[in-house]
Amino acid sequence: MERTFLMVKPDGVQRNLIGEIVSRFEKKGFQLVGAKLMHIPTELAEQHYGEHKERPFFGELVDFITSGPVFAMVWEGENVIATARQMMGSTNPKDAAPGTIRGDFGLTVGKNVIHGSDSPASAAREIGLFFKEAELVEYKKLVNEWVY
Ligand code: 3AN
Repeated sequence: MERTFLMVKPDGVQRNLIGEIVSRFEKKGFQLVGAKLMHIPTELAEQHYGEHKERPFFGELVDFITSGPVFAMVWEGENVIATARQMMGSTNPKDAAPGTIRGDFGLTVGKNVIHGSDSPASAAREIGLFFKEAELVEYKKLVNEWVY
């Protein structure tokens, strides 16, 4: 069973999209194991986006992600890392297919509504940056054996 780190960015929070986004992953069948609304401190933003340090938009990226609260989440399920990326759509919303989160709600690459880990290594790194082990909840869904 895989885990991934997903985050509704400040534009998504301001536009009241937390519920819509959580709902999509719940309905898909994934399980929420951790979540919090938070302001990202600058140091954490710089660590999180460390791989983009040399890119021209790094400053802009850090300014934006620290500009307002984000909704940070950990989701669990089979192939959740790659499937969540598919559900998010392409990085640039102009290329994102309708039906994806960025295709339905995003307009520009800077403000593209959601972040999601792109590999098992980045998922482990990002979950560790944003959550303490004790903030992640292990539980079994009691509904029936067909849902996680
Ligand atoms: P993704 O979030 O789809 O993994 P990355 O890792 O290539 O995309 O980029 C990280 C973040 O940097 C993106 N979510 C996007 O908001 C921002 N970004 C990427 N390219 C640009 C750009 N040309 N100008 C401004 N921001 C950008």
